[in-house]
This record gives sequence, structure tokens and C-alpha cells, in this order.
Amino acid sequence: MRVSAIDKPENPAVAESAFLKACRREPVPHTPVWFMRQAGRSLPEYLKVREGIPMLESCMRPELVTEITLQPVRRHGVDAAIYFSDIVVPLKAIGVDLDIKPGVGPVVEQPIRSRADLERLRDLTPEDVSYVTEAIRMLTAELGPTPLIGFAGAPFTLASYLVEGGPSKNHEHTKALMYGDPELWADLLDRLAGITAAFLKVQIEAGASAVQLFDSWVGALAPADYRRSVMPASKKVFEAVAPYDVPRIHFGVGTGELLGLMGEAGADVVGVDWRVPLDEAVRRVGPGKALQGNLDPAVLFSSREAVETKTREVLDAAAGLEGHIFNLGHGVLPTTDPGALTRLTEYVHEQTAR
Ligand code: 1CP
Repeated sequence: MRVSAIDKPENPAVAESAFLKACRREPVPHTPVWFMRQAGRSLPEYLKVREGIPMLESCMRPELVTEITLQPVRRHGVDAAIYFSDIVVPLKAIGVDLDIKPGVGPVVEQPIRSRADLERLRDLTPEDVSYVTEAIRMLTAELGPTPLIGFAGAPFTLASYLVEGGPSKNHEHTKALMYGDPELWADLLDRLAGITAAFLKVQIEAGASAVQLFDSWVGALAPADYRRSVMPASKKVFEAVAPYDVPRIHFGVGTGELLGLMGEAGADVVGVDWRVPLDEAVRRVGPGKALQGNLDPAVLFSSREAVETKTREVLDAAAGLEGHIFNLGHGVLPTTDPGALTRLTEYVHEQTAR
């Protein structure tokens, strides 16, 4: 059994799972599979249990969170569960006036654009999210040998929602703040890094075996701006959870030019979207890190043969890697046929059985 610097509850079988072995770049019995946004979205059993319950409220009900997190594990036989929540949950927990609007996403009542606005972001304590601790304890008991991935939004992506006031295509207010008031920007990201780190620690201490930092929208930045204006905050998050010795996954969309820097920020596993083949991604990331990815989620709308051909391409590009976790290049699209995800999981397991 592995011993980590800080004690955390863990079933010994979890440490030996294919998912955690791949994260540690150890030999695996088969390539592990999980899907970003596997919980919720396309599953009829999810839509049924969520009926009439607003998204943020459902994140605060431990029994419901446990059920929704388990659904894709039961149905698809994936190698890891991802905790059902949302990246804005810790912001809601510290009193930011926001809601998740169906069909839109997170909407912030009063965007954060000034020094006075920043003062509204206080630190997160474990008591603010006691329902997360409760849900993760229930979940890990139910999951048995299947590892649970905790997650949080990275400082840049959270800042984008806070500064824009909602989802944004061009991130213009965010960039205006980043370029126009670098000091306020740095303070905002630093504060978000503290909140994010605290939220990840709660999840790890309750029993999460790995964590993923979603910097979904950071691909909007050029490498020099990423290095100067974002990397210090993301680094702070990764450093804060390093003593727990759980794998740290770092993912963003459209980040082909940033893959090396995202690894350098402190990830053990770099998530890759579908635009960069994994054999090229490994050159950009460099040695010593596992890769996660990267089938285009839209491929799942094509024929079974086409899905298998495109999956084979991903597996062939990953053949020389030390440590590959199969995933989509971004989240499961909402109208995806759940059967296609089950077949894909089986196909990857079959093709990579050693
Ligand atoms: O992976 C899982 O299945 C767990 C659940 C999960 C995760 C990991 C949800 C539930 N949200 C997230 C992360 C998340 N949320 C990200 C990072 C991952 C990604 O890039 O897809 C982002 C950017 C968000 C923000 C968000 N929340 C959006 C995107 C809006 C935009 O900017 O385009 C949306 C639509 C939500 C709402 C949401 N989150 C989760 C669900 C099931 C829903 C839909 C809620 C509803 O309307 O009922």
C-alpha cells in the first residue's frame, strides 16, 4: 500500500486501480477510461432523479450527488467516477450571488470588475461545503475499488465567469482586466487560487483519489500571457495539494500551444483536447507526465465503425506513452447516445487488454 505525506481514507484496492496506475505511469492491465461530464447530461436515469431540482440545489444534496456520481460507473463500467458538482459551487458557498441557468450555465448577478468587488470573495472553509465532505464519504463507501476524481475550476476559468457575469465566447471583460489592471487581476487570481485549493483539499480529505483542475477556457490566451498572468495562480493550487500525493490532472480546451506550460504548472497528468494527436502532445508536454484524452466528443454521433476507427487512431497515437488515460477531448455532448459511451468503454478495454 502506498503511504502519502498526509493520511487520507482510501480502500487499498483503489490505489491498485488501472486509473491510478496510469496516472502514476505504471503498467496497467488495460487502458483506463472515464469521460469528462459523464455524470448527468445524456443519461435518462439522471434526468429522472434531477426532475424539478435546480442544479445548484442538487449539488448540495449528498444522497442525490452519490446516486448521480454512481450512475455512469454502473452503466458504462468506466474506470473512475467524477464527483457530481459544478465549478461554481465553491463560489456559491462563499456567498457569491450566482445561479446556474438551464441551457445557459453559470450567471453572476454582479460581475467582479473592481477592487471593491474583489472584497466580496472571502476564503472558503470546510464548513462552507460540509455537504461535499458528507457526499464523498458516502460515495467512496459505495464505489469500492473504483477511484473517485474530485475537481475544481482553475482560477482563470472561474475569473472568466465572475468578470463576464456568465458564459462568454471572447472573454473580453476578462482580458480587459488582465491587460488593463494587472495588479487587480493578479490579486483576483490569487484569491481564486486559495478558494480552489481549499475546495480540492476538502475533497481529498473526504476521500477523493485524484483531482482535476478544469481550466476549460484558458485556450483563449497566448502562451506568454498564460505564463505571466495565469500560471502563478494555477501553480499555487497544484502546490497546495501536492503534500497529499494524489494525482493532479490539468485540462483545458484549445490548449495545444499551452500544453507544456500546463504541465509545468504542476500537473502529473495533462488533459489534451482532440486537436493535438497524443504522440505530438507528449513532445509538447515533455517526459515525466501521463496524458489524458482525446477522442472528439462529436465522433460519438457517427457510425459504430467510424467511432472504432477514430478510437483506434487515438490508441495508436498513445501506444508509446508511459501513462495514458482514455477520455474524450472535452465533455460528453448533451445529446450523445449513452449506448455509444458504453460501447466505447468496452472497445477501449478490449483493444488494450494486456
Ligand atoms: O463530469 C461530470 O459529469 C460531473 C459534473 C460537472 C462538471 C465536471 C458539471 C455538472 N459541471 C462540471 C464542470 C464545469 N462546469 C466546467 C468544466 C468542464 C467543461 O469544460 O465542460 C465548466 C466550464 C462549467 C460551467 C458550466 N456549468 C456550464 C458551461 C457554460 C459555458 O460557459 O458554456 C454549464 C452549462 C454548467 C451547468 C451544469 N454543470 C453540470 C451540469 C449537469 C450542468 C447543467 C445543469 C442544468 O442546467 O441542469
